[in-house]
Amino acid sequence: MRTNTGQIVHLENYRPTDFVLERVDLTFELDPRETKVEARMIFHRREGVSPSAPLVLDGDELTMTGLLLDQVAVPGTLYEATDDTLTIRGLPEAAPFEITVTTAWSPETNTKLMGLYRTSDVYCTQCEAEGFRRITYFPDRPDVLAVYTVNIIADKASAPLLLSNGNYLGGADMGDGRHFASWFDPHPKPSYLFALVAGDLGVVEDAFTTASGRDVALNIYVEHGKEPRAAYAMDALKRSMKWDEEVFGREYDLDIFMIVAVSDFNMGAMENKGLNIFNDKYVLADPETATDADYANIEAIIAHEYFHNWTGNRITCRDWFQLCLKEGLTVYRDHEFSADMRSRAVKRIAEVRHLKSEQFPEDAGPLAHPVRPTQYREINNFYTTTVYEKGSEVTRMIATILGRDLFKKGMDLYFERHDGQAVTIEDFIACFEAASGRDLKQFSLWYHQAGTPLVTASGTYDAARQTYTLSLEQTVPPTPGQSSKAPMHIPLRFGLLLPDGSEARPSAVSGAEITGDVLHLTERKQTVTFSGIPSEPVPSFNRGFSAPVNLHLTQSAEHRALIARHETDLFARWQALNAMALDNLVKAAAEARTGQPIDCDDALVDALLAAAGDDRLEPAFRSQVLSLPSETDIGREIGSNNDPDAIYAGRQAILAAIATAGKDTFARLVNEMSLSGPFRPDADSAGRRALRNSGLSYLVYADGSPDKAADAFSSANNMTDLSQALTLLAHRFPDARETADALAVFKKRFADNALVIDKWFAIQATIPGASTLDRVRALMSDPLFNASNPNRVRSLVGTFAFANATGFNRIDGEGYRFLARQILDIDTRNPQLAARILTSMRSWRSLEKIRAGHARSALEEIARASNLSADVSDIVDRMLK
Ligand code: 0A1
Ligand code: ZN
Repeated sequence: MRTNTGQIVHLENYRPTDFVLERVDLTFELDPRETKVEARMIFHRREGVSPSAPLVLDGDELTMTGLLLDQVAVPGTLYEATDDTLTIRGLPEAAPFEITVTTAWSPETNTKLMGLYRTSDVYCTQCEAEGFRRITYFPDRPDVLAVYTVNIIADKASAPLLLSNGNYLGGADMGDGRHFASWFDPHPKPSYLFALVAGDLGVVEDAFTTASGRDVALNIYVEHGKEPRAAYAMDALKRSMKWDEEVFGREYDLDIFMIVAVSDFNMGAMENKGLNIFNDKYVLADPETATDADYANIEAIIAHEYFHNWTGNRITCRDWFQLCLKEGLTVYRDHEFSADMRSRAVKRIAEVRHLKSEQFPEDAGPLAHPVRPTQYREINNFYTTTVYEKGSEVTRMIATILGRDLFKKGMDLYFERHDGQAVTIEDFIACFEAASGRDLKQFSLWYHQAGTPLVTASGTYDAARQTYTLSLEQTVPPTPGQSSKAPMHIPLRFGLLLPDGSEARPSAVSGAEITGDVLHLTERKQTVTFSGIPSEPVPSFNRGFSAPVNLHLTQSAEHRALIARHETDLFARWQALNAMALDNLVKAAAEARTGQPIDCDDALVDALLAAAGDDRLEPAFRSQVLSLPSETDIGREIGSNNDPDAIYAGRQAILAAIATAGKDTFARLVNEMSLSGPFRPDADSAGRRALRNSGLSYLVYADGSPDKAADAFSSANNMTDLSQALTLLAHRFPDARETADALAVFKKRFADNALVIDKWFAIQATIPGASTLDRVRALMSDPLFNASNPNRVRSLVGTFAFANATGFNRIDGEGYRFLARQILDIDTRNPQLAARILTSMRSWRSLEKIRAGHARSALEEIARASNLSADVSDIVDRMLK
């Protein structure tokens, strides 16, 4: 296996290849134990390259069975095959030549799920980032674009379906129990977008006609019997195709678009040209088995992969340092799509919650890296929330700074200039500079400087002059490898609210560029004066979360309540309430830690209940208001010396106070939000379910009895309500008979549906408290658990480590020791999965010293182990540095 090589790849060392790859013809003879691949590649030497330069191809765990140059065997003196390269010398000086490599290997024993592997008797591939080199020796890098023809030969009975990228050319029976199919993809592509699927699957078929009249067949392949559960994914696909035409002017470019759902997959999904491969979790849904959150995820991920066809496939990355070029931009596009399909404000709240709970901790810990990094040891470890989500936020800021029309002009130019190319972030930015005439040099620091900027603000009002003066200061904290930072261009959308809730209209502003409601903060310190302000205003900053920053602004609960009542930006209203709650939760954690009585501010309770009970606001928004900042959010706000038990205790006390004060409101919500008629997954219905379940959970808190939750469990007629009721029972009353009964009923009912059983694992893994570790250990021996399926491992082990602050961070360190053993075990099969779950410990340095000491020991235990993969070794070394 590819163990830790310790080699670091540097952006500054990027060089184009010496040889240009023109065409690739692949023939696969599929067999679970010994698959044979013949790769015929036409190359020519790039102009100016030395005639003696050898061709160096990448490989990983391959057995080569033949090597030909223009159909003649290459003598052993002219080539050298090592673990990870094949070097061939004596090649023609200028003329094109053909290299034929044959390899043989076993898909069945490929437990890393990279390259070609088996999942539920189906052959499938995953080639991003460097999986293609596990299929054949190849220039496996994103700037090598070629046209592929693929021939697949397989047993006809067990693999009636043979798929690859592009358009179907034809196929035939071979008369020996085998058959073959040929595919041709006319669009030059890098190897990471190659895909092959073969097996026996059911299909859902539909069609789409593009704006210019191309008829596209749409096929979604799933396990037999699961076809009805792919209907929502198909609907989401058609909506995505239409939206991309209408909003970004992008049409699909092949005769067929295929999606295959598989049950063993390391990530969410993959955008292979014309043949997307999905984790089945993000395809399959019906009311009985999928929650509203599942439906929303399916919609977003189907869109994300489809949008990659232009942002990623037609225009790809020059090298893996540019990953955010396709990922940040495509996440931005899928966020905009979901905002158009659902409520924009509610979608934005969910995005910001996710960004703050996942990306902000990454940016504040030992794994912090720039959106466009300059070095890596293992590229698989850079599919991070910084590259994806912060990358999306950076794209959003370009749109905010330029405004809608110029952003669109820049995107159009990007598509026009770079179609068919492998490019860089600099190329991307240059399009917006050219389209707008605006210099984005300082703005580009967002790609290069890691760390979440901190903006501190304070205001003074001069009644005599009717001026309001804001003092703003920005600091970007030091991060690994970057000790000092330059000031950034931070676009802050803002409003100045007057005491009656209306917005002040300044007659003049000095000290900053202001465009519309955007204040451009560009200096380390900036003083901005607004004139013509009739009375002291309340500033509302970062409307819509226009910049991914931490904002420190001391504001009274009354001022926050004013924003919550009157802001015209709905997101800003939620933000004000959330900040008010966070202030209180931080205080409550401190009180819990020192054994003082925990005080819940009346202003908070009043503001939350007013918003929750306000019928003019959409239910989904009201539900977001009632969902308090998480334990992770509170820990992040406290920053250091964290005690997760105190944070938990403080939060519980605040929840209880709100529950008691709001009993009537919550009872009314539970009644009013109930839905009749058949289940519908649309955003409005989902919002009503969300608000009803928020109300129910507070009622259960106030009651102190499991009865209401047990009733809700028995009467639920969809997975959203059922899983919420089970969560309430398990988390509030882990030892009650009602909980044991409900867990048993749930398990029995869904035992044959692994994706639902994942919810059963996750609900139990997140039961607060020290004893959950024993429960998790016991669940690992449950027959429904499977240590080699990534979804099962993530649901149980991953959820425990990522989402159970009190259970995982036990004061005796057992949680960390448990995780260390799990990581070492998982690493022997699937290094990528092991490394990802290990990142759950990324904030260990912000714990109080007893826990931090245990965490360090566990990390050191991992670091000491022999035969660590490059993936885990990279993460653990950075965490200990
Ligand atoms: N490009 C995919 C994500 C992805 C990345 C790596 C994978 O295997 C290591 C698989 C999928 C996306 O952004 O959807
Ligand atoms: Zn992506």
